[in-house]
Amino acid sequence: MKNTFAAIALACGLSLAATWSSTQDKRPVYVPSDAATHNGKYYKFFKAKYSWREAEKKCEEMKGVLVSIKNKETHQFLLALSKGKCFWAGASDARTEGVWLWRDGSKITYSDWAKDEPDDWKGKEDCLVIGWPGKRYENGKWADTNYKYRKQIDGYICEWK
Ligand SMILES: [Ca+2]
Ligand SMILES: [Ca+2]
Repeated sequence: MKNTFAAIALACGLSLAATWSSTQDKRPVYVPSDAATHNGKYYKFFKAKYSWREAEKKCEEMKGVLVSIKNKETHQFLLALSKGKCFWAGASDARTEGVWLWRDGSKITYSDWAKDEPDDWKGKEDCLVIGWPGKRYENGKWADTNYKYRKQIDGYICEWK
């Protein structure tokens, strides 16, 4: 990615290179300027009552991905970023029931499922949601839910490298 940018900067001439070095911000041009940084990645919470698939598509349109939560530290960071709102995260077991994969194809290793979750309720719950309303889901516990649900959803978080 860095090489790609260098090539683009070279092609665009010195003015862009000058802007680049003066800002001291190494974020790629497509990352929103108000995205938060954490461990070398960028994150932004978007408020919207989208389905999981719509949220995933929105992130991809911005050259990002629906957020992955690969450790407790990132989980805590994202809970602070979302301020207790209910948001979609980028894991699904749609391909093989019970096998949860992040958008990069890696298996879930860290998780913080709420009691009795994931339950694949009615055999139709394949998407990861954080902060679902209800006592069982307090403190950002995880739940699987139907990708179509949007009533309880406050938004989604996109991630950029
Ligand atoms: Ca499922
Ligand atoms: Ca569930």
